Amino acid sequence: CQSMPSSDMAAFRAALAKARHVVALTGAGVSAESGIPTFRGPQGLWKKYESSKLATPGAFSSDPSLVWQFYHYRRELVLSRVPNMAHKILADTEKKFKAQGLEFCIVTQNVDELHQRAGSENVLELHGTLFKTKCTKCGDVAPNHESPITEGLAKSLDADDDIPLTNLPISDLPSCKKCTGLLRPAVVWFGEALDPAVLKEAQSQLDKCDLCLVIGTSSVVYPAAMFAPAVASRGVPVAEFNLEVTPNTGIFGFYFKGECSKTLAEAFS
Ligand code: BJW
Ligand code: ZN
Repeated sequence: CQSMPSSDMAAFRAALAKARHVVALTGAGVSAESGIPTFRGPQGLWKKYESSKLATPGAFSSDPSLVWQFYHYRRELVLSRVPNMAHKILADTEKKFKAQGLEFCIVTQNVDELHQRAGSENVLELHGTLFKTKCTKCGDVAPNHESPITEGLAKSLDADDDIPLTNLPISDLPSCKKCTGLLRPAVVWFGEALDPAVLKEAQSQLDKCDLCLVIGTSSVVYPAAMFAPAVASRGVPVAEFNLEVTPNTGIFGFYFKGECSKTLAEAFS
């Protein structure tokens, strides 16, 4: 039988004061307070849209226009939003750690670049980013923050947040500057492997850390979902910050329920 983890802030702060290498594993909940919808839960993206029609390689090959409209909409939304207190606390903590010669790294599942916009420098993006493209023909990966990414996509989608059924021709979708091939968002869809270099670096950070924070993730998507349990099984303290309990809560040492902007502010005050 598992006991509930501790929600003793003083005990967490004592663990933090001793830590020399922290990894923060983050998910969509960190950006929720910036007004960016999460994936699961009552208001989650996957309630309104079917993930299998939008976030798989098969969905893109059968309907690139629909998939690009979804990603164009999300790029524009994210560009209109700003990092919140949770992002800022993590960025400030990284700076404080660095100033003391200690290590602080963010391993994020988020594709919104809000950690970087808040000032975090050590960020590993497990699931890629909305603001890079990958060519389906030559494989070139390039940063892309253009708004809108194409005029055709801008016209297909007004201020309306619904995915219209407009079927855009391929010529209206983003194309490669090097070979004119169709571009895709450089994100990791279901059934796709994570970038091996990113995965290796994340693994190495997790293996070395002496404190792990798990913030705003439902911990149901693999392989990210198994990272913190592996850290906990080494006997290293893991602290979860979430509105809800998750399948992993019971195996962590600390659990702080609530909006992570508030719980992190208390934990790092
Ligand atoms: C707050 C808050 C606040 C809210 N404060 N908290 C069965 C078993 C094991 C694995 C599988 C399986 N069946 C299929 C798989 C594999 C699959 C998988 O894991 N599926 C599960 C769903 C079952 N995984 C994959 O396919 C991965 N690839 C893979 O396994 O490859 C194998 C392979 C190897 C070699 C060759 C080929 C293949 C890839 C997974 C990619 C996931 N991609 C997405 C989309 C990215 C692009 C996009 O954004 O469109 O990534 S899915 C989506 O989920 C996104 C997220 O990064 C990811 C995780 O979601 P996250 O961040 O946890 O968000 P939510 O919404 O789930 O949770 C939010 C949380 O925040 C909640 O808990 C709230 O309570 C909380 N919260 N507000 C604090 N203010
Ligand atoms: Zn190309």
